[in-house]
Amino acid sequence: MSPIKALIFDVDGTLAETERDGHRVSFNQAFAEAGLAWNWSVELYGELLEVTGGKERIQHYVRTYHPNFLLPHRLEALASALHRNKSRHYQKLLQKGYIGLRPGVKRLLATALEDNIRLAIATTSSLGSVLTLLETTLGSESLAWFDVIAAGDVVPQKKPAPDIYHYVLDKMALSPQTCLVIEDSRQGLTAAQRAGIPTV
Ligand code: XBP
Ligand code: MG
Repeated sequence: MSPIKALIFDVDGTLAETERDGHRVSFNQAFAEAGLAWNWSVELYGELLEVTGGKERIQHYVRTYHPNFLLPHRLEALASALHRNKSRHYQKLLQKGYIGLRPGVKRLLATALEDNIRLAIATTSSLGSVLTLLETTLGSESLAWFDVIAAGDVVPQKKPAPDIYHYVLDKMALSPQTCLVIEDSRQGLTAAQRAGIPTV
């Protein structure tokens, strides 16, 4: 029997390549809809990914590239409004089937379940976006495959803080050494390692 009791998956870049042709495009749609002449190129978006979380990423972008755009206390509200629209665009794009899972992901999930290995998700993305990705790629029944789907603002600090991994461990009542995390980014790896979980 496997000594691993649970696999904990990151989402963006791990379950699916969602960033360049998914999230980035949706941020740009929300900006255009709001009448803002902001456009995140692939290159700029690559840099902006350093900041995890869509709302946090928008705030960082405005502070860095348009520091005089509006008073700092209005920034949080603007970022939230833009992000709400961005998420709507992103979920529509998923529903059109534009983004699939990375090769092998479905098989890995199915094999783990067959072997009685529990599954969880620990992501910086918003819950609605994660659920839509699962529904559009694996079907709504797949939501029940995961013991915990921990997303977005469920914890105060996003990755590279370990909070989201602590949250998952707590909910699953498992110790770090009995789990394995699958991540794609430096921030994600740092978060999982800070929580003491072995990480691929
Ligand atoms: C990826 C992120 C997210 C997405 C955008 O996190 O940092 O912010 O870029 O999603 P992970 P939202 O790889 O941990 O899943 O706009 O919903 O935040
Ligand atoms: Mg990722």
